[in-house]
Amino acid sequence: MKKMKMFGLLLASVMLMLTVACGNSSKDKESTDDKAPATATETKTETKTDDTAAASDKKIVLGFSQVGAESGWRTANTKSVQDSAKEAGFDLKFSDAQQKQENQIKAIRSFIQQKVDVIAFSPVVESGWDTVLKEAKDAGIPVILTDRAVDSTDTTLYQTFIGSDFVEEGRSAGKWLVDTYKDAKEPVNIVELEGTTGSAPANDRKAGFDEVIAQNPNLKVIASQTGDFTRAKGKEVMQSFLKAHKDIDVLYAHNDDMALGAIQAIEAAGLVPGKDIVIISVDGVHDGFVAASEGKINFIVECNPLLGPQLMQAVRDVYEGKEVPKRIVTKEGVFTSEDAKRELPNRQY
Ligand code: GZL
Repeated sequence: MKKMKMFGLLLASVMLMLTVACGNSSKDKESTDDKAPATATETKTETKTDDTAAASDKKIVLGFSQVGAESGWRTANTKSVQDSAKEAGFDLKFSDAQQKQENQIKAIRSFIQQKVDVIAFSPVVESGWDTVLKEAKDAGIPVILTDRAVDSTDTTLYQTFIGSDFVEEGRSAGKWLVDTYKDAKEPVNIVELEGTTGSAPANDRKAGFDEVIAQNPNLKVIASQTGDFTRAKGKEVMQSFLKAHKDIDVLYAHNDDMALGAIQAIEAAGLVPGKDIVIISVDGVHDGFVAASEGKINFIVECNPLLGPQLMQAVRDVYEGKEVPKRIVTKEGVFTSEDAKRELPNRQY
């Protein structure tokens, strides 16, 4: 009987141990299971954490359509955009339109298909953007204008326009000319190299200049033609001006590159730029400043291409749903030859 009891006790202990062991393992299991959900939860948590981390680490994807590479200004502007995007930690998708509107429209449509977070572009011309900007708006992708404006009347199609006041640039050029020739008794014959036909800088720099020189009826624009903002075309058109007009007193060029091309034509014609023909230009890129410091360009109206930092701040604000002003005007100055000589060492581009 005793043996039986002992056996019974032994059996009960073994059973108890087995139950406890299983219990543990099941508990383990449960805990594993618990763990499993816990792990799952942790995984979820990790995932959530990952998601949260991922959300805060998500790179803002910016689609940028650039006009082209037509001038020193554009080169400096492209560098500013690319360097600033890198500095901001954005994923920049950059497209060069080679000065063709259809290429910019294609690029914007591609950015929409790629579902980028923000689209920014410098419109090569003012008109013809409403359809593609509406497509971006319908896709819920905010658009920022940089450098040049569009003539869309629906200003909900873009968040902000960051760039110079080109009309004011034209006025600054005109004011210097009016002051320089305030005592002129004879007609002062002006030839004008216009920027890309239909572009905001060409339209506005002309408008501002014409508005101011109207103060002195002696100041006459005897010829005006596009040089498309390039050095080659500026030289070609200045050659045609020199053939057609023997009495040119002033050249007003809408950018330095066209002025530099024109200087080549003026010198080839045996004339002294800055003396035989007074030259006013816009931009203030390095080569323009060098020509001005040598007295070949008499007056430069600066147009700041370093828009990258302001653009990236606007991209981040728009992405985060913050209000941005509809218009952000870049600061810039004006420089005589003397000013240019002094400032040349300090120039950033
Ligand atoms: C002005 C910019 C113009 C420059 C030119 O903001 O759009 O385009 O003046 C450039 O040099 O080609």
